[in-house]
Amino acid sequence: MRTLNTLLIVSFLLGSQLAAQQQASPQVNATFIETKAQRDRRMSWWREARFGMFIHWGLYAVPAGEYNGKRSDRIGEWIMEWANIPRADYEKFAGQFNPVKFDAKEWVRIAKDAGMKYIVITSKHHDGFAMYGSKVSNYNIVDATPYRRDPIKELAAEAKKRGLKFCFYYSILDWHYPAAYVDAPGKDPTAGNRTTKLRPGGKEEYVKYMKEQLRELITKYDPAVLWFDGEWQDWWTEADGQELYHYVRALKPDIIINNRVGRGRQGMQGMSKTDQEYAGDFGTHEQQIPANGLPGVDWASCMTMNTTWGFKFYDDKWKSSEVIIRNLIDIASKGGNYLLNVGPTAEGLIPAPSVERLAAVGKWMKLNGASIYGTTASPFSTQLKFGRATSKPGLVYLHIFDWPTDGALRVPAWGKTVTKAYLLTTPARSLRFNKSADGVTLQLPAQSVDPIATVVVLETK
Ligand code: H79
Repeated sequence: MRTLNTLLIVSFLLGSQLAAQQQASPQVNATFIETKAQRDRRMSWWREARFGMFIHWGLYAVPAGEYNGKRSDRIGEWIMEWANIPRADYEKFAGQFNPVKFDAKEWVRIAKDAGMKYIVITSKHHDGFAMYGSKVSNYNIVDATPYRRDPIKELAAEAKKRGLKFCFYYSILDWHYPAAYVDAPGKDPTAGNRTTKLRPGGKEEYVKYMKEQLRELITKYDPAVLWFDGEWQDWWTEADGQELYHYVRALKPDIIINNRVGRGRQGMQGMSKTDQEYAGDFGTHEQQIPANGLPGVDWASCMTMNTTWGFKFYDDKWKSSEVIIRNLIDIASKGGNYLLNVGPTAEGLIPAPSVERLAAVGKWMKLNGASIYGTTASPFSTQLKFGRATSKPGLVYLHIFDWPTDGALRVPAWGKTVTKAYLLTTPARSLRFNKSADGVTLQLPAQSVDPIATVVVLETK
């Protein structure tokens, strides 16, 4: 801790010199002095996890996608923006937010049974409302709602007890902060908007406010990740992001921070731009999966199960369990993590369609988790026709989506020799295979074992 803090101070002083030195080694985050080995150690649990639960929970669960009889195709947590709700009116949702059915044990059970290894919950979304007991502002769940309790405290404790990493989402965009206002045609100046402006002197004041909240979050709940968002404001610069990154790492040196702390991300395709070094430890794809693998880069895709992050009572456009499981496999085969969202209700319940789908994922993961956890991207140079692949030292996992009609699975060569092949669920029964110049052909059973994805293990040398 002491050495790290000393290093931190040195890093401020030597900033530019270090950036130049570290460009040669992309594994080293330019904004923090750290060797590749130190970074690998810090990132190791996150790289192994591959699968986490995103939770969008806030005051927006009260209107649940409807305001003054108006509904929208837009995302639920943005209702203050798309329904043009003035701050003073939006605040009234706090008086109706009473999640008496919230049960930390149940939420953590749902995540754990799905095979998820971490939870990222909204501590504060764009609406500015703190879902934890904050001393910095009264606009929080303990002081402003009839619930008068801090659900985050229970959730953090329960997650840790059950071996899940507990993490926070935190929005830099804040529609409630007094110095922030909207300057857009047809918009109430205190409503939500894609961008806000800050009154003169407001930025310094707001950065101080964010830092105080982040200090609370880190010292009270000890999160493993800070997942920033809403950073695309004109008033937020990459230098601000770097400064905030340093601040958070100084409070907890082994914390992991996404690239939305600064201005690095390339839109919804969330990898960091490459014209310079940007703050942040991993890229953040939103509602999309990259077409090709990104081996050796840390990234995650966050996705919803229906079309909203925050609860909307009428959104019934649910993805099937098959799509969700195959997304998890697809992402792992490209070397990323899948951060899958749930949007609990204002009563504190995770919607039943989400719970059902997570149970299906868990059923698949219980049998096939070895092909996901701790794996790295597919070793093949092209995408497999029949499905996807992941790898571990000496092993390749083939995820078969489309079962070959003749039972013969053609696997292209990738420079390793296959010594043994078997279905992951029946390791004692070897599969026959023939080697040829362009790969191996495996003889599979006539029928698929799991129509969503059957996993074949290849042992290699
Ligand atoms: O919290 C959820 C959403 O509320 C939030 N991110 C997820 C995790 C979010 N989703 N959509 N948006 C925020 C809208 C932002 C869209 C854009 Fe942009 C901002 C489009 C243009 C500016 C993103 C940032 C793409 C380019 C810059």
